Amino acid sequence: MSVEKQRYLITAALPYANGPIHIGHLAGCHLPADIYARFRRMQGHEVAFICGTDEHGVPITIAARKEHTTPQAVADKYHEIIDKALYQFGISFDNFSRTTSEVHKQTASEFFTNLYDKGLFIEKEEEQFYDAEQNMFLADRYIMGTCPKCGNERAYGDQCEKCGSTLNPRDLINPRSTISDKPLVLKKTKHWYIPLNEYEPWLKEWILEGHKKDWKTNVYGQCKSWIDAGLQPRAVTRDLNWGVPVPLPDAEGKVLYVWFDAPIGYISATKELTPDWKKFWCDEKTHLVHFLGKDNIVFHCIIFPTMLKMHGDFILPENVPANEFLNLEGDKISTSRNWAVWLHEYLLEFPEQQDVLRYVLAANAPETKDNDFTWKDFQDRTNSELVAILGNFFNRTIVLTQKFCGSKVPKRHPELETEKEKNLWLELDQIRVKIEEAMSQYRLREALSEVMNAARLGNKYLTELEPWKKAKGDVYVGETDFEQLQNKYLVENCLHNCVQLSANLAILMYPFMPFTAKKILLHFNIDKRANELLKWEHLGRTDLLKIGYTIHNPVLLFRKIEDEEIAKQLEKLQVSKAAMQAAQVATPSIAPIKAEISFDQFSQLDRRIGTITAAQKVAKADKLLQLTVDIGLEQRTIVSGIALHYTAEEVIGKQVTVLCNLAPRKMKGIESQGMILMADDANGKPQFISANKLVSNGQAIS
Ligand code: B3M
Ligand code: ZN
Repeated sequence: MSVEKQRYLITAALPYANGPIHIGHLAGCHLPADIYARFRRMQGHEVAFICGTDEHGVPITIAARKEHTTPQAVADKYHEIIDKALYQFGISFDNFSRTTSEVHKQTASEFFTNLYDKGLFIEKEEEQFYDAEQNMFLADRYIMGTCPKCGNERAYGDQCEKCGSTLNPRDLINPRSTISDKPLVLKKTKHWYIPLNEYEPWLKEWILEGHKKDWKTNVYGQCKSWIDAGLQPRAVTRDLNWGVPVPLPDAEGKVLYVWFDAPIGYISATKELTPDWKKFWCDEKTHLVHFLGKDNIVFHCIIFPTMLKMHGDFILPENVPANEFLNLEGDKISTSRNWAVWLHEYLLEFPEQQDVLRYVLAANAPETKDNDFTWKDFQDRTNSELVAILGNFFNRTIVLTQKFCGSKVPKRHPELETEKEKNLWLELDQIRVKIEEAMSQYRLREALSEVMNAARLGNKYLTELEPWKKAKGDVYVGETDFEQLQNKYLVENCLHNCVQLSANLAILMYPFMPFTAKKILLHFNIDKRANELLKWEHLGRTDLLKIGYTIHNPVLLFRKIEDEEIAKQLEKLQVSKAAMQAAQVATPSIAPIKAEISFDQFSQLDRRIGTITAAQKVAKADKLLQLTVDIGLEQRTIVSGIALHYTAEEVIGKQVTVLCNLAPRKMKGIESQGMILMADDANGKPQFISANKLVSNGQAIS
């Protein structure tokens, strides 16, 4: 059963360091990549499993502005959170790096220079949006305007979140800067493009002909539709002050486009891992496999491979087993809308239940289509699969061994074995073959379901042999000594096989549920030998545990998930949903800060608390109410444009803020002697501004 040793370079997409990570990231790429990496390592292959945080790009600079800090500080913060969360979930990277590392900056820079020196870029000057007030060119999310498709006034330069259209900044109506809120001007700027169009014939041959059979249909389909639509040159530089500087003398203020530098991060991270990194990147025999979510397919299948091809020193990916999306309770997972199950929060609520989530996400992985994570399904799979099948078999085995065999691994009596034992191990071997086949085609769900089938085998075997019927207390059933001895041997045989099968299950489940596999080994007191034991080649062995070896008292591998726990999670999501809905209406634009004034100017304003004592509609004016306001010293008549929002009756008695020394002005023939100060709420309705506690009329606001 020896497998020829191969070398694998396995990558998982680098999460942006602008927020924590959620189950969508885990299910979409980090978990499948980990399962695959663990599996290949167990087979004895040489594996480098690479990831890190993607720390450049516009979203991080926007997060930094929002949090009043620097992009580096944002990246530092989230790098740590993400690194920790993935580590806690057992994602076994050989290196988890970051794209702000020195090695990366140098590697990305050299990569660019290599292509530049070969004259492979197109250099183009083009007009792009420029914020004159901020003195900067704006890209993507820094530009906001009206969506040409749906009229949403808050569409971004790259996408309208309301109707989902992909946009170019030039498509927007009335584009303005999200930083200064000013209209934008067009200004010429130079950028470097990779001529994707020139590589179209090669891409057609490499992907459309070369990988029609072995790439997943969803991946192949996306590549095909990109290529069929015709490829355009693509800019790989940006006017931005955050990123890897473009290593050219005339490129002040320009950085590499984040999608140019990020995939090079895989190379940098391998360099950091080993001085011998070239064997992974420059040897045709290495199997390079990229794991990612479907939104990253084009970058990993078309753009990065073209870059690698242009460079020439590196191998190309052998496969890109991208997953589709995982939704949450029927809705798209969204960081900005807080519609997610965050990994760090899950661990607070379900401590030490990493494998349960790993199991549920792998069993329900969006391998071929978008899938839905629901808490109900989480509960069902835990209780009726992990607890009722896998946990149950293990527990029964240990309890019975304790009861009938003094917690010692019982002897085997081959002369009494029947077809049942032979079939048990034969079927386990078939399961092994099915898992190997499924894994080599990246059908991880199917592989996992075979692991469960192995546990089912065990349960079926136990049920058929019914060892509990062959003994009463510590006396074996039987009329004669011979019968009793025979029953003792039958029980020992059965439990011997169950104990060995449990150890085999630890091996089978290790790629998927490494914590539980280790728990089994710990239980058998053989955890110190974990590295030696958890090898694929040991599958099928019936001597993994030595006869006579003492095993610990029973423990539960999994616990039931109660209804209340699920209700609590659903409630938490409801809170997010309510906040989300409130935020959706709360989109009135916030006016920019006005020009600075002096303290003198400020103190000239006379604002006081007053109370509306009378109110009436102004004739022939829909919007106006005539108010009488008691400002402590006197009663003032003030005309206010709030009649569309308030009736006269409603406002009488309201305490308000009045600007008292505004020059009087006539409205519809009535002299208005001041102004009521108001602020719009989320629905655009003006709200009175009053003190928290009742304050006497006439009190000045300072
Ligand atoms: N950071 C996009 C993402 O997190 C991007 C992946 C980079 S992989 C080189 O979805
Ligand atoms: Zn739109």
